This record gives sequence, C-alpha cells and structure tokens, in this order.
Amino acid sequence: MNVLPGLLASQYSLIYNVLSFTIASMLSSFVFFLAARQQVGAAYRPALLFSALVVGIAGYHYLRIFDSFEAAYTMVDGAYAPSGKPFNDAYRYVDWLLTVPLLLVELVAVLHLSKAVGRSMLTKLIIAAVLMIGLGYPGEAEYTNLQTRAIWGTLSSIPFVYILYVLWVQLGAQVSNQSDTVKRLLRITRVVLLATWGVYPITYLLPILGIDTQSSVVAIQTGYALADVASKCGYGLLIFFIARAKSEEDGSIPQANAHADRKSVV
Ligand SMILES: *C/C=C(C)/C=C/C=C(C)/C=C/C1=C(C)CCCC1(C)C
Repeated sequence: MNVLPGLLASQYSLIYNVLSFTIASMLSSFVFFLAARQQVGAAYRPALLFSALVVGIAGYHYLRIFDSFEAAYTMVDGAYAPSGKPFNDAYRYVDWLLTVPLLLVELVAVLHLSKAVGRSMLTKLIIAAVLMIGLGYPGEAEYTNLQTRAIWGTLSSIPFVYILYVLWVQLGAQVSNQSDTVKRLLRITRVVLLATWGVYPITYLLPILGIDTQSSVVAIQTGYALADVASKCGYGLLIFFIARAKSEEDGSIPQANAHADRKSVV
C-alpha cells in the first residue's frame, strides 16, 4: 500500500487510459484463447487453457488496480491530488505471483516434452519465478528509500537470470527433436519473452536512476501495464501459433494447405 504523489491531469489521464486499454486487451484475449482451443489438437488444448487463465486472472486484477487508482486521487484545481486512500500495489504482485508461473507452464505444456523432463524443468522455473516476484515486492513501494529498492531489486534479479538460463540453455537442449517451424516459433517466443520480461526490471529501476517521483509513477504504471499486455496476450498468441503448427504436424488437425484444397473443391 502506497500513497502516490499528486499528478498533472495529463499524467493521470495517461495512466487511466493505459489501464483501461489493458483491461480490454486481457478480457478480449480471454475470449480468444478459449475459442482458439477448438483449432488445435487435444494435446495442446491445456496450453491454451493456461493462456486463458493468465489473461483472465490479469483482467480481474486490472479491474481492481483501476478502481484502486481512481480512488487514490481526487481532482483539485485542474490537477490530481492524492485522496488519502492508498494505491494498492499488492494487486499487481499477487497477479504476477499467479500468472508468471502459469506463463511458464504454458510454454512447457505446448512443447509437450516428456513428463519427467517437463516436470523437473517446471519445478525449477516455478520456484525461481515465485522467488523473483517475492523478492521484488518489498522494494516496489519504495519511491523514496532507493537503497532499499536497489537491494530487493538486485536480489530479485538473481532468480530472473536463472529463469533465462533454464529457458535458453536447458530448454534449448530439449527441443532439438522438434520441427524447424516449431523451433523457429520457439526462438521468436523466447525473444519476445526476454524483450517483454526485461521491461519489468528496467521499469523498476527508474526511480533509482534519478527520475522524479511523479514521472516514475507514470512510467511504472504504464510500463508494467503495457509489458503485461505483451507478455500475456502477445505471448499467448505465439503459444497458439506453436500449438497450431504442432497440431498440423502430428495430424491432430488438418494441414493448413489441405484445408485450403478442400475449400477450393467445395
Ligand atoms: C504477466 C507478468 C509478468 C510476465 C511479470 C514479470 C515480472 C518480472 C520479470 C519482474 C522482474 C523483477 C526483477 C527482475 C527485478 C526487480 C523486481 C521485479 C519483480 C520487477
């Protein structure tokens, strides 16, 4: 819980609109991922269900974040002053605590690795994800005591680097038997994961880099929200493409070309 600084009307509107856009993205992705389950083989449907769960959980939390943000401000003389009600940062961290492990489950589920390999990899990834989020939280509410923010941020970065290591080195070694199409999609997914997950620690660092508190609040709220859209909705879409490619390859859905042929006959 945190009392935010006063904001200019333009700063307030930017956060307000980005939060609203994020809710729309999460809710529409939820419907899309559920509907898209029909377009992949049965083996890949759990991955899409996890994608839907992630955006469903995030959509709910963004509704709460939006309410909390609105309640934290009151308009005074054309600008926004803190209303005295604290802004609840914890929604975001609770959301990550649930959704980050599920995003990793999505990836392992869509690859359909052997049970033993999948389970051991997921155990490591989930423990590291929980540590990363748990260690980041105590520093998040610190806009003023920047040393505290820096210490927790550094601790949280250790499991973050470990997750990247597991995804690149260990997962990389497990996918050598997948087709070229799947390998290519997987490479794109991992780069998207790195590019979008990398936004979080950078955003977290902003107050430490000497940016004033007001701008930090704007950057943190919009940065986290847009990163969430990319890392949950965008990434989920890539997981869907992988599921579709693998379903076509193993014959659990008709090949895209065969489908086109059939259509042209009818
Ligand atoms: C859907 C939400 C996602 C993918 C959230 C990912 C969050 C992170 C990768 C957060 C990482 C952090 C650090 C590596 C250090 C500073 C503290 C965090 C928690 C922002």
